[in-house]
Amino acid sequence: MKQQPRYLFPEDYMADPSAHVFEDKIYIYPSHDWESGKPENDNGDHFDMKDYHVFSLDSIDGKVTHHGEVLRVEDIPWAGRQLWDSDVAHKDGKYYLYFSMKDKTDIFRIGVAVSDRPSGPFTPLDTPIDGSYSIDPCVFCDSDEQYYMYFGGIWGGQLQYYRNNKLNADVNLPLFHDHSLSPKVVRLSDDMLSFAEIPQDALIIDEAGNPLKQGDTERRFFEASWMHKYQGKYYFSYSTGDTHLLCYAIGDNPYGPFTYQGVILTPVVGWTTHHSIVEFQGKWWLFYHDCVPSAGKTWLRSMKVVELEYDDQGRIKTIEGQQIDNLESSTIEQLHRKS
Ligand code: FUB
Repeated sequence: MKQQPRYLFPEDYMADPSAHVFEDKIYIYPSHDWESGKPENDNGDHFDMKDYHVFSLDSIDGKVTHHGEVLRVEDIPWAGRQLWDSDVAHKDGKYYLYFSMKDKTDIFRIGVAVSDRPSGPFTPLDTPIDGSYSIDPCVFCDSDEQYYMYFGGIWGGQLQYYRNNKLNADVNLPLFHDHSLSPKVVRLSDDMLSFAEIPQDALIIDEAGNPLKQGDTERRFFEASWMHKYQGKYYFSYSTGDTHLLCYAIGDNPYGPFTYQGVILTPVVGWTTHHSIVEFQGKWWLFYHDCVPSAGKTWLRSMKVVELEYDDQGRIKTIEGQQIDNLESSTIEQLHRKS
């Protein structure tokens, strides 16, 4: 029977869950939301996170182990503010935490912190990755042991201020009929601490081979890159941001282009939608978040997991985001844990 969505950690607010199988367990690396009191705006100032925590699971419906705080803003030498989405990769016995954070000039960069264990704690490098910018790093290890980072996000994620990997205060979002901004893809160096090449566009195209347009808000990229491989194909998934969909596109190699396929998850309660996809114990799982437990406060998100299924053509079956109206009032009451 298909597993129902499950809230993973009702004790606190965790978002943007990046899940991986390490040492036969699922490890989850979320952002840690809290009530900072910062006013809500289009730059996302209300997402003022200051630390990361790690969680693990032996089985999908088993006990969730909380490994505690593993990295704090004040421990990062180049820190400005806002620890946004992160991801972790494993190579040669080391675990690398890649994270988005604003530097001291309020520009988002991507940093690395290293640990000997998947549960952390993680020790940050003194500087962000050279040539990195914007937000939402996702690191994917291909079958040939090459590691690729996907990143980028518009609006608060600042991707609209870059062209050809250069910050340019005179540019902004493309116009309605222009090509939309692409997420970026870059191969990592052998030591996992830098980019091995210049980041490239991970182009998303329609079925006719045309790049998606900026005005195509139900399909174009906004933020929250994720990559997984299924039956030899590269599945790039992402959030459409202001239209609140999780979508996916398929390619033949890690760089793309990726042809748009459809919706993975319809809108959830809350403004953001963000996810990861992982295979574990013979099934596929979608980790994501919503704001049902905080009664819709968009800066206080709770992480969840639900089974993800493919049809026999390899298409992902769309999952309905749970709407607050569909919940029993007793369930909502139970979930109002902090108020
Ligand atoms: O958690 C802060 C930001 O919200 C993430 O980096 C975005 O993807 C969105 O989920």
